[in-house]
Amino acid sequence: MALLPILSYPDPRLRTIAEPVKDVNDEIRVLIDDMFETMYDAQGIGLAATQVDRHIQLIVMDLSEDKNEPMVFINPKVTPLIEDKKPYEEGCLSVPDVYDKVERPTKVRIEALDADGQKIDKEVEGLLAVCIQHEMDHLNGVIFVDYLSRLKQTRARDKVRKVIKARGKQPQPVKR
Ligand code: K1U
Ligand code: ZN
Repeated sequence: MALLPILSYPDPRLRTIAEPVKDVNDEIRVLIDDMFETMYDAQGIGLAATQVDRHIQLIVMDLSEDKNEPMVFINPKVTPLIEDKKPYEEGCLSVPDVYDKVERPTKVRIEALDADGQKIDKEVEGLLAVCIQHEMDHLNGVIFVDYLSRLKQTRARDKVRKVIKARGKQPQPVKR
């Protein structure tokens, strides 16, 4: 398995529209494993292939406390089931240390394929509904800060720049 670099806002590659996966094969399953390793390492609950510069319709997620309930969504289609929207405090591994409320429909239907190419069709609420909509946005080149004011977007850019600079100053592991 491998840790993949995560693109940071405002990298223009985050605006790429993802293509459908044609064949759920071993190459895709290797990418899925690498995305899980990357997501767990970054302490995220979700990751879209766009964020690791792979522009295909693939999302991984694990909302469990013990990080032992991995979910994979390939070629996902997400349909809101109710008009009612509620705000939820979101974060994003591509916008480190920035959190803000976004309003989204609270109940959605997810149709997708899993890592074995089997069909998924389920109605979800709560954090899973929030997270799948956030990840779907990534596949469509949308980032959660796009829903915020211009001022907050500018602050988010500045914050990300500072976080990345600070990370660069951290001691790096010695390569042997
Ligand atoms: O897409 C991503 O960058 C992953 C993102 C998913 C997400 C979290 C919260 C609301 C919507 C979408 C994260 O995992 S951000 C990481 C994080 O700090 C976090 C983890 C658990 C709950 C809330 C935030
Ligand atoms: Zn995100």
